[in-house]
Amino acid sequence: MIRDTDYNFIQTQDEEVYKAVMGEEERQAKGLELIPSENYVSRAVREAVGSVFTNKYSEGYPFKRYYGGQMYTDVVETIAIERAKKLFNAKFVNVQPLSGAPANLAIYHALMAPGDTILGMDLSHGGHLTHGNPMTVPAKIFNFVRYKMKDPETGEIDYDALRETALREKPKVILAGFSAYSRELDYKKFVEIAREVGAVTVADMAHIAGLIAGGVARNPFDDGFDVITTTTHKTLRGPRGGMVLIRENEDIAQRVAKAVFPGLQGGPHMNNIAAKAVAFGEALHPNFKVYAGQILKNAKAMEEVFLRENVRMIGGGTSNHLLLVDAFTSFGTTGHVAETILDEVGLTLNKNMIADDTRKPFDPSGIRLGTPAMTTRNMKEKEATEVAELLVDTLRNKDDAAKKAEIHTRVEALCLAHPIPESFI
Ligand code: DSN
Repeated sequence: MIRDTDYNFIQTQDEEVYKAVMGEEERQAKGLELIPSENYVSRAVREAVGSVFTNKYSEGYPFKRYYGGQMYTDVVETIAIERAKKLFNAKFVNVQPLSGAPANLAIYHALMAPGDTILGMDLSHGGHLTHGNPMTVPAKIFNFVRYKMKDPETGEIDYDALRETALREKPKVILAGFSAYSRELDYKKFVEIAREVGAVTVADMAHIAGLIAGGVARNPFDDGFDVITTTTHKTLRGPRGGMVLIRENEDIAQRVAKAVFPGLQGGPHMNNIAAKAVAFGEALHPNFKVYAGQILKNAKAMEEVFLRENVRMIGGGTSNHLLLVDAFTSFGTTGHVAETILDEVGLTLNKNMIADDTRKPFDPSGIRLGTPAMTTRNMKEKEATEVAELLVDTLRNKDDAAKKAEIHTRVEALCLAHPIPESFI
């Protein structure tokens, strides 16, 4: 609910920005967010983001800064670090990366020299842009070699091919992780292969950090991974930001610290670090485990509808919070068109490449959706089922304006019945 005082100063001072903020407030309240990398944060997290910490420069690390006046920045950064250590069972944590891409760049910079080789998941098989897409800066500096799924129908990674590639390429780093993959990875296999070739193991857990923190997905550290990189704003439900966690190796931790600052960044964004501390406090609360479990149940409820309706899912279904649907095969529409039509009825998701997609990234064959945000709105399996049915109905009736108007009304009713909560504890 928007309170009278929430945007008073923007309203008085800047009508144009005020209108955009109010528009976004309404869009988020009345529409359903299905982008699997998005979520709704608590008021407490938003207060920290908007706090006076935004005014402060704090180059360096707690109790070793290059500027004065750090008595309170040291407090919040230390709280964020200690809470993250507890959440993920890490010995060292760096909470300063500005987001996921800078966190990944920091770890590449910390663990490799220019030209060194790293194995990462192919983008169309679920990997992330920063895992070696040729357009990115890291790909111009380091030698990224891809691995893929063995079979897009089951989602299983081709671990034999991964091992052969590792033996041949002798990578410095083996990177596990994804932004559009709906199954659990076999971390033990990654670690075995990495140990055979002397590589460091890094898991980019941005998408599933909240599932790990909530105890419903495996923690790669439990299987011996050396490093985890993550964002803090997806399933973890914190402010926009990044983080690097190191299981136990102090030398890696020191190299990461230098890579983040002064290697890549200047002053950390202390307001976001304060908000990370608040969000990690929320994730340590018992309610968060319930939330994380419900994310999975809701994704399974959607999977059930898609299976029943013969909708093709990459990986054959889901074991986490997301589903990747082949819109082209299932509904005869491209990902871009499906995204646009669904937006019109208040269902927001994103177009996405599917395995070995023959279409282009701006108009690929797939759509990607997930349940973290709807679960924050206290939607359960019943609502997830209804949303999946509405999605199928929309795409099967894409030229029927009356039908789409009726679906839009139902989506709005669902959203109004499940307002975005202000607090989770
Ligand atoms: N943009 C994020 C996602 O949607 O997965 C990753 O950077």
